[in-house]
Amino acid sequence: MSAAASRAKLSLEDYVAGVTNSDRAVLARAITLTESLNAEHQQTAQEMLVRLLPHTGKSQRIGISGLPGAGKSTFIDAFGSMLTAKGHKVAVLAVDPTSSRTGGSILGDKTRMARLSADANAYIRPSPTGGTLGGVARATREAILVCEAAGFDVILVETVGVGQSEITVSEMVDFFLVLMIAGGGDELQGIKKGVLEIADMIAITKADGDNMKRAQATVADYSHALRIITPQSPTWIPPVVSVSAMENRGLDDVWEKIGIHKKLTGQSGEWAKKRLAQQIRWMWAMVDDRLLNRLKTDSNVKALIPTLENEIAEGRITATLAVDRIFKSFGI
Ligand SMILES: Nc1nc2c(ncn2[C@@H]2O[C@H](COP(=O)(O)OP(=O)(O)OP(=O)(O)O)[C@@H](O)[C@H]2O)c(=O)[nH]1
Ligand SMILES: [Mg+2]
Repeated sequence: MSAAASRAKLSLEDYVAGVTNSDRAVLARAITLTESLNAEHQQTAQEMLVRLLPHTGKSQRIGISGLPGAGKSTFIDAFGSMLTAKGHKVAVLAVDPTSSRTGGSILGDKTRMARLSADANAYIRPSPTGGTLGGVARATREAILVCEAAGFDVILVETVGVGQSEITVSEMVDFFLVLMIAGGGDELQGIKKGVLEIADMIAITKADGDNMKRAQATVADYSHALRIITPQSPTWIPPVVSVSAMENRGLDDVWEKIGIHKKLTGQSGEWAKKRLAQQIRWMWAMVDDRLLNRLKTDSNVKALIPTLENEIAEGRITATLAVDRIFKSFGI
């Protein structure tokens, strides 16, 4: 595409042809289109996605989470580069709904992903900005589809290990990898139990130099912690490994284990079942979001809320009665 054409308005045909031909300028614009909240853009985006659907679904979708400083960017740079060297096409997307970090460190630090940023077989896309987690999740799920249609066969979805975003990302991927830094037993007590429940693998990062011993001890601690949690899958016990992105160690092992997970859960039928269940839950989550949004922005409901909140505060009505009146004023 010429520079002039890349600025011109694209037709639905242009989007579909550009994405399926792996044209990076069109790919970027197609994702921007899915992120747009403009009603007309949304309609074109949905028409485009329907046309792209036959080309989607064939990638391995991998979530990568970790607290700030856990080593996500460094890991993704090394891991992604290893995969492109093996012949894969790797897309990196981010889910970061917190405004303070928006445009900030998550995927903003291209210097930490210098190799992958310059790699013709990789595509890095920062988190959509300024939305709710639900909105960011929708845009990211659609970006996954667009990237798949553009021929990317490994999709890495990065997120920070705070709030709800980990759960949200685990709901859109086939495999959820949690990165953790080495720490003593005390730190282990403090980790969120919920994370262990959704992890398909834990990788202790920065296992190099003076940190090597500590990393190995932490692997043992987490393996122990995971043993007392009921696994999500009857066929997969989440392994704990150590990696060094700096020294390129353990990355092959991570990839190999992801492959074994795919093979085993593919054979047992869990892999396909999980994707289907994710689609259905996603549909209902969007119904919830849209309904709640319509309800909260409804002028009748908005006018009624302060009165109801007062009446509840003064003990004059029950919460149940308040809900009845909200729904009545909304017309359902
Ligand atoms: N020794 C060593 N240091 C590492 C390794 N990976 C990352 N680091 C260092 O750890 C620090 C944080 O790494 P990042 O990759 O930026 O971590 P992050 O999880 O992306 O951090 P945020 O983007 O802030 O959430 C940096 O100073 C890295 O150089 C590693 O394998 N070995
Ligand atoms: Mg980072």
